Amino acid sequence: MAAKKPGADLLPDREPLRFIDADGRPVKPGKSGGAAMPAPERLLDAHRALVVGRRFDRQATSLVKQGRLAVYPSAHGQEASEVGAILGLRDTDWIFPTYRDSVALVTRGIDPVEVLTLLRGDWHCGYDPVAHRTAPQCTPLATQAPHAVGVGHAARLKGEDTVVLAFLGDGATSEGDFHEAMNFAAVFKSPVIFFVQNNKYAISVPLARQTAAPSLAHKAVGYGMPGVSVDGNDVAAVMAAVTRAADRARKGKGPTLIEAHTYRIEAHTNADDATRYRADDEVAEWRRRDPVDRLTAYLREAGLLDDARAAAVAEEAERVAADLRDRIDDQRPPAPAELFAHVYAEPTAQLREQAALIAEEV
Ligand SMILES: Cc1ncc(C[n+]2csc(CCOP(=O)(O)OP(=O)(O)O)c2C)c(N)n1
Ligand SMILES: [Mg+2]
Repeated sequence: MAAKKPGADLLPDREPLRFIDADGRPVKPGKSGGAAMPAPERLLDAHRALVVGRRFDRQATSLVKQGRLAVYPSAHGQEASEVGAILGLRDTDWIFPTYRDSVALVTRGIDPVEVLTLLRGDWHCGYDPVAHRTAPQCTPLATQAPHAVGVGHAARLKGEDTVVLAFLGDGATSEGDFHEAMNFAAVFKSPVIFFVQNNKYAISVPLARQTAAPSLAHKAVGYGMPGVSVDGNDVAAVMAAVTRAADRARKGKGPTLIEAHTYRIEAHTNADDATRYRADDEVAEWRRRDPVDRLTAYLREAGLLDDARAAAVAEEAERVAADLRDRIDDQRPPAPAELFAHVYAEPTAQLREQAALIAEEV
């Protein structure tokens, strides 16, 4: 038998891991490599989280239009990736999210009002990061990746079995911080999952202009960690891939890069006009692969979801949205002067000057 090329076992499969197809039909995963279809109760948890997450996302988008939120980067279309990543972990594991990942935070059980505090213009992330094992949502691309590796490395040194998952976008994989974090984690076998939501765009830059790699999952092999490709609109596949990577990390076998293939249905944020750089047919094609409809169809067909349960979940989602509308304005208004308060112990001359300018303007 010919010897395999070195690193061949680290390469992603040809087809992304998938358990449920776009029409909600079960598919036999190709080489699932130990990734197992989640149990029915887990899928029902995922369904609830998807429906609540979708409703939260729509509500947040409305709040921006009403002028009650400064900005909102929508996760519409990416809910299966965000929900699957959270449900594939333990509550004691850490996550390092980006601005895109509000649905992941809601799935973690963080109060939706606190999730949106930052997006009202407050310097504080709103929630207690330690209590929720959730770092503040990060806007500078990939800067959270080395932090995630640091927390993972520390956990390993302390003999804990905590796993750390860093959320990243496709565009963020071009950043130097991504490279440094990947390299350090692989060399030191840090218990980290690099979870890349490939939503095909970095604002207006399409994936083809972002990288010449065969796929983002292929980048893993250059660092010496496995690259896993997963259908990011199939929540079952995402949960399974994350759980498998977490088990591997907990056993001391090091990091995994997961590329979740998904799509951002809305514009980058409310400040972006996506019709300027992508075609309506493309968006329509991805709407057909909707992650919420897909799991719903599967559960209905499998006899796991009846009308009563579906109605109860929909009601819960409405309650979450109504509660968010009621309470979002109760927070203290953001205080612009505080922007400068926690930068340096001794503010620089430049910062003092800027603070004075703001104070004058306010
Ligand atoms: C270091 C850095 N450079 C540039 C930006 C401006 N910026 C904000 S979002 C974004 C695109 C990121 O795309 P991607 O990583 O694919 O994430 P997505 O928004 O698609 O979830 C850019 C360039 C930034 N936030 N940080
Ligand atoms: Mg992107």
